[in-house]
Amino acid sequence: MFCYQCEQTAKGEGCMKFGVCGKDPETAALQDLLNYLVKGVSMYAHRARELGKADREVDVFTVQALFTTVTNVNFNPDDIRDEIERGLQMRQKAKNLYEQACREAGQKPEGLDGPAAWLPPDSDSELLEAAENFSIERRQKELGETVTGLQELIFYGLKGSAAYVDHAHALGYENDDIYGDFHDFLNFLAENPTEVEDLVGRVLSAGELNFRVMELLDSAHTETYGHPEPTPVRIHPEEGKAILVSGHDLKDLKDLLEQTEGSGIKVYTHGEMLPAHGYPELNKFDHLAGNYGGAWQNQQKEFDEFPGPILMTTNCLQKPRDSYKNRIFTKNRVGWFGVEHIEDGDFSQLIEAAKEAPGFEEDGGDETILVGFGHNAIEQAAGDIVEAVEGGALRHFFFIGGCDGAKPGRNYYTKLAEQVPEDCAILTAACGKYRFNKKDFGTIGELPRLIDTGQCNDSYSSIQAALTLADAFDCGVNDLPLNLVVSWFEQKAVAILLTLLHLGIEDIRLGPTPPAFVTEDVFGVLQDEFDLKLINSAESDLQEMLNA
Ligand code: SF4
Ligand code: SF3
Repeated sequence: MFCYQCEQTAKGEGCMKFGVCGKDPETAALQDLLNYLVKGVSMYAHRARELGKADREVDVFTVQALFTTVTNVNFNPDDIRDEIERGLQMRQKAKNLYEQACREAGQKPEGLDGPAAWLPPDSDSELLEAAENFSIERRQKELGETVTGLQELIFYGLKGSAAYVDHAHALGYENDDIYGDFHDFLNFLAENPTEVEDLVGRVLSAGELNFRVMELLDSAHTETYGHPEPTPVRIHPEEGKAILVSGHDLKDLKDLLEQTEGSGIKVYTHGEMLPAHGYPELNKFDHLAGNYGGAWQNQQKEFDEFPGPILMTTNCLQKPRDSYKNRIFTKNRVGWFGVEHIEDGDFSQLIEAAKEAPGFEEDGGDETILVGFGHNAIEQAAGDIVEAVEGGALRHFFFIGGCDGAKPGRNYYTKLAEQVPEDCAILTAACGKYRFNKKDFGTIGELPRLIDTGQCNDSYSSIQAALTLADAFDCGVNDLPLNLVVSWFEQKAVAILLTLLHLGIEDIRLGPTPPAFVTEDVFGVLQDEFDLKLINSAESDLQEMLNA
């Protein structure tokens, strides 16, 4: 196996024997095949679209297949085999569509090869051997590390965006142009492009695509559940039966809240589900009781201690310990071999498990944290913010957020947040916030100094906030008293970073380490064009940012 798509990759170079995440070589090989096959689906779907024909089933398959291979989503080889099977059907469907479109247009269909023509061998062992032909290592040998890395940078950005498309789709929000762009990008990658300039151009367009995707998901969330409002959230449990919900899928949480209403069971958010409390249509449920635990990488200890069942709606799943393997449930694209998967929206199994589990024996403390600063809330506060800046009470903003992870160097983000001077505010999003979100940062006038804009996809809100402020101050985003310090872990963070670069945002500090798939050459280009930097020490970075 060879996989280097996430930050925790072995030795910062690549997982070659077994994934640090827990992905085994069999699953890795099957994922390589699925990644290859999905490009074949898009080769046909893209051409059919050029002739005016699209198929929604093919479109949805494409983004779901990409989401399935995101880090910490699906570790079950049987699920990936099923996905390959479905992929072969979808490729045939897209091929038929393309050929029909050609007939109607009086054109001769192109004879396509590569991912459009690949057929799996008969036996499973040959199937796994076949994956070698499509491995990243093979491409590195043929095309070099820079070109392969750029291809993968685009592909990982698409994977991250695909997750967000799938969340929007779950709420009935879709956009045909977005599907078309996914096929266009995957068709581009299927042709094995080698021109660095073209690849760099595509890197930025993938960021533009992700911006539209985050906008779509923002509409899906806010039109379905209302605009997030500043909301205090309990961080200690209450006595009683309990269910814990993790991941990013708000629809699953809403369905579960409806199905548990009146049962006496309390529902707690975990990890990236925390921002759910800010949405009026979710917060209206009294039994949405609070937030439990921290970021994803602490789950084995936290799930072990949680006295009820756990629902994992999306990434980031870690290997379940035996102590809770029989009370963790996966849904949607998530999977682990031997763990119960909920196929539809019926949570009765989970609810039964909650009734049988002990629940919390007593109430914890009353401490709360504040969430819910979506772009609407920030727009409403814009007047106060401008006044505070112009009056000298508020000197500078720091965006400190992104994906969390296990590396010890990530305490940089805690130190940085702690050292931010008292006349400065911190914007945050995603699970990186757990490094500091339970500390009391106080207020500047009426404004909290820590402004939590939401999940990783709600970086859209942080971007909108920056645009609102730039508008209010009549300047460009790069001229604002704002610095971005971003932590990355997996492909959703890659998609968001590409969006920031596409928007021309300069001087971003990235950590804890550079992605293994971005070679020094490519990082040099990003440094030259966008002044992208790696984090240094919290003290020196803070001084540099404040004195710039
Ligand atoms: Fe390694 Fe990350 Fe790939 Fe898992 S997803 S195999 S940890 S690089
Ligand atoms: Fe990233 Fe898993 Fe935390 Fe959504 S997605 S933020 S790591």
